[in-house]
Amino acid sequence: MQLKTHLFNESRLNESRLNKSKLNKSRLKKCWILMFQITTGSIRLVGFLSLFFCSVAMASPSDRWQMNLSPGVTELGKSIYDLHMIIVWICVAIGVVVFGVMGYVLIAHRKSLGRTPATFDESVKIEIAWTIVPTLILMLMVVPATKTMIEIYDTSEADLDIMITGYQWKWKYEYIDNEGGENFSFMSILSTPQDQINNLEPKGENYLLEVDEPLVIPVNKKTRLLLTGADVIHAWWVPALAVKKDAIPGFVNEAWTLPTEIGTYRGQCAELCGKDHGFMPIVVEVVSEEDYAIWLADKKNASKVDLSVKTKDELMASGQALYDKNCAACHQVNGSGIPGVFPALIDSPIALGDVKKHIDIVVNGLPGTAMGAYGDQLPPDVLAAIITYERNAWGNDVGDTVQAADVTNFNR
Ligand code: HEC
Ligand SMILES: [Cu+2]
Repeated sequence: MQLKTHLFNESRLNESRLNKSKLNKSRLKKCWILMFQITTGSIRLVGFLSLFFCSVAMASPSDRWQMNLSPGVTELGKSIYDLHMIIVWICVAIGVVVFGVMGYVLIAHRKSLGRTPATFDESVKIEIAWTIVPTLILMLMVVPATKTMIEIYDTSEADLDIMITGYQWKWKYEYIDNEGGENFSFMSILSTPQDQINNLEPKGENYLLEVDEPLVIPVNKKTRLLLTGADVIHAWWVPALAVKKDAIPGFVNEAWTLPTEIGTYRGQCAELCGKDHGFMPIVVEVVSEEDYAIWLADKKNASKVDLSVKTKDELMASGQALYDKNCAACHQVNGSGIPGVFPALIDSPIALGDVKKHIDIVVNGLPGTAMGAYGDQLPPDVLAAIITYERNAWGNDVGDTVQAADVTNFNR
């Protein structure tokens, strides 16, 4: 009888031990599953975010699935990339240590093993350690970061200077102090056909990333960029050239690039700047030194203003294309404007009235409104054609012509 009870007790005890260890096992399993889920969850989140930022970034089709920054085609871009990688690996190491310690503590010191909580708090040693260690890590990070920052800001000893002005919604490139001493400038405007934008035509390969006149710079030369805005804040961003800089009215920001590979590099305005913010891309052609010299000579020649007197038909013919390119974003191709925002030029008292007032508005703009001062942006022969067109298109029938000389004289 005694033996029997003993046996019974023994078996009850065994059973409860068995249950307890089963319980522990299932708890441990749950714990592992949770950790696994947290880890995969974070990896997925990071993956999703990188994909998101990659698709936002200017990935060419071949590297659309690329997860990391691209070093681009400049030494500076490579320095920025290297800095990024150093910091990423420091973060990875910190992550491994912190989550490793946490995981170890959660599992090895769990209550079910009978661990009792420590009763102390405010360990001075630990407080000191976790103040000093991160400080040391930060100090370690400062060294490469400062080196790269100094490199980014060093615009000295440039071979050439280009002034970049952001306008709603186009870029002006002004070559200053170039060899031969003559400054010249041109506007760079989106060249994607309107029909592609309106889904009436299949979209081209460089949809919304193409312009009529790209910025052209020589390879292996340091180009200093001076950036400003004419109306609102824009930002000039070409990832491959490692430049992203705000173009702010009233300020001149500096940046530089030294591309080491010939090619075409594309970018966009990176500061929300109004209705057509997504329609002012940037295209940079990096060419050999010889090609650059040829281009420069051509460009200087072409930017000479043609002051010869033109017939009305000539002015109307060139005026239409120039108007569509420079003015239609606001006043619309058919001159109807957008009621309440951009005035119609059909039957406009100014387009039909005194020609001097018309020239004045176009040359000097209307300060405080979206109507810019085109005297700074377009040469007199172009303005003459546009103004003539506005006075005689869409049923406007003033009948007069405006010559380049009228605009030049007006400027004075
Ligand atoms: C960014 C938008 C924008 C662009 C581009 C633009 N304009 Fe304007 N324009 C305006 C606005 C806004 C006004 C009205 C200003 C006001 O009176 O408040 C205006 C007014 C005018 C007027 C006076 C019309 C009237 O009846 O009051 C003329 C003429 C004119 N623009 C010509 C041009 C020409 C020529 C071009 C191209 C070289 C051009 N505009 C490009 C926004 C623009
Ligand atoms: Cu912009």
